[in-house]
Amino acid sequence: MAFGRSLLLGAWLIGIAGPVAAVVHEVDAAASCPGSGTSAAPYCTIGAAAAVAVPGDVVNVAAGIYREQVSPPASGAAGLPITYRGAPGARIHGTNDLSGAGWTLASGTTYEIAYDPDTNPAQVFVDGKKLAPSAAGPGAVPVNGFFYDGVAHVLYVNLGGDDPGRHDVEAGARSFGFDVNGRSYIVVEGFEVRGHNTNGIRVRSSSHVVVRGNRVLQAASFGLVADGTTAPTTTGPVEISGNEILENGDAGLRLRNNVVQATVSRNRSHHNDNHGLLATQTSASVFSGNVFYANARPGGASTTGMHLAGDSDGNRVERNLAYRNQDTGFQLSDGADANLLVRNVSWGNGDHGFDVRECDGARIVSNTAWANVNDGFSIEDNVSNAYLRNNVASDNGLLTNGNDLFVDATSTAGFSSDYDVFHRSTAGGNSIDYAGAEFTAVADFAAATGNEMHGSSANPNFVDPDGGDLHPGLGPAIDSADAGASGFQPLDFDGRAPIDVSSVPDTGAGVPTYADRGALERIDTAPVARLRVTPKPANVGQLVTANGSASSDDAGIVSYRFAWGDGTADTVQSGPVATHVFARKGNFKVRLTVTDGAGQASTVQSAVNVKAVKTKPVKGKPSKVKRAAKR
Ligand SMILES: [Ca+2]
Ligand SMILES: [Ca+2]
Ligand SMILES: [Ca+2]
Repeated sequence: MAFGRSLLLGAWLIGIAGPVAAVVHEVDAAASCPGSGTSAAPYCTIGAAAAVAVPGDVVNVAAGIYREQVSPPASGAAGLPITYRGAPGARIHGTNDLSGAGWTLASGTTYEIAYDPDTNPAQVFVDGKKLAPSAAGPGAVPVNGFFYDGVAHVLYVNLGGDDPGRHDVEAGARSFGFDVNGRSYIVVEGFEVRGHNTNGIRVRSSSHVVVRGNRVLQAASFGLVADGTTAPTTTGPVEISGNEILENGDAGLRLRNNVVQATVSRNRSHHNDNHGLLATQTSASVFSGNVFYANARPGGASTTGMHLAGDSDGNRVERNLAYRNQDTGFQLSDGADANLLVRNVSWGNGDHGFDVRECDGARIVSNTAWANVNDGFSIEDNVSNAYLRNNVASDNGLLTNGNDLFVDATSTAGFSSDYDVFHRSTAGGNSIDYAGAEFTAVADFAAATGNEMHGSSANPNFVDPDGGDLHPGLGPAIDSADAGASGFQPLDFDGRAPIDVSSVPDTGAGVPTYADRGALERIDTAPVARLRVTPKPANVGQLVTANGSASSDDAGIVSYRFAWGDGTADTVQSGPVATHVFARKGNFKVRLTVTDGAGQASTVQSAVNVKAVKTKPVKGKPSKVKRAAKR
């Protein structure tokens, strides 16, 4: 009994003492091994620190090259993650350096070296360039190719004559940079992770893991993976944010096998050999603020910016940008149901801007598609209940007989669209193809189908599309969106709130009635101040009028500030006209500052010469000025 009580007391004491102070374990590749993790004697490997890190600890990794796979052996705890933090220049390489001696001529121009890494090399880089893998055996390695004998553990490289040892040779050696498997409360941030045989960073069957601010490149397969393995195992919630993911051999970002509640935000995924992002069986997740561009599979034709497939349901895809990808910018397919795409921008992609296939209940709201090679918005292959509102599509499919909106005959069940802009700047071709019926004008489509009763075919007048600026100019997109649309998001792609352009009638629906169509709200431009002061010159004691009514602003001026230049208080008011009496002579600079509702200001000034009143002295009668002074 007494023993039990002391245990309880002990636990209580620990409780009031709070958590033990977090330990920072220092790691430096240049330190003497093994080290002890202090600043004076850092560990020489990340793994040595990982082996001792407990919840709340930080593994602080100095700049340098680390040729090891980090598989965190312990989890953190709620509020006490174990953080792996790379300093700028902290690089985890998936390859080993095979330059220097050790290579011998095998046959012809093919050289060989004994090589037995942790996992068989999937890639070999010579002077930074990838060699072609060959399965043809040591006697038939093509020039600029390699063959690996996984039984004899020999690597063969053919550079067409040169000894590889005289070049910079990096050969695949490890599967992952970070393999977070079955862990929780882990943070991985700030690393460059390069050249792995499988993935740069993999998070598998884990939860409360944060992967942020890393650069993940040249993995043989996917760059960065969240993998739930199979149900009922789940990965999530996880955060994947602010990473740059490039030049990987498959999709840059890959979520699969029962991932839930992932937050994938502000990543840049580009120049990968497959999709910028591919998600299957990924649900209730948010994808926001990501950029996907220039993803293309050599010899392929189906590499998208971002693709939700394979029963990825109930996700929110918001404020992402996809451009110049080999295939479609944003794609839903294969039973990816009840997803919302809102405020995304897709331009210059090799197929559609947005492609919705084989799914139910897609909401496509306030997106912008411009100059995609095929259709702007394509709804095809047994889609049901597609819902489009507030989108802007312009000049898609001009050279391919494509359309701004394409709906095939299998996808009209429950289809609904309104408040969209479908525009073509060239004659010929059709803006809309609906179940085989073609329409040049949105009004004709509306008359035929009842959709787009508030739609428009007019030019959205993008500010500078060739320069990548797809903000709407004055035209059909301004103050005309349905803010009551399901899934509508008032903050636009840039995070700006709608403004009411005073010169444009508000024809939108919901609240407010002045949101704009498309992913981008019209930018609130700065006001222009204009000022006229009368009379000029003026006399001391005379009423002077400062008129700012020629000032202008796109959304309206909310404040006029008049500074008189004579030391008296400024006049601040909501109206454009103010008056003043100068009590002394002089040259005064009257300044008008106008401010709009966004706090943007503009100032103009006007000089006014105020003269003393010359009066003839009249005997027995004080001058008007003197009379005024006596009152
Ligand atoms: Ca507006
Ligand atoms: Ca308006
Ligand atoms: Ca303005």
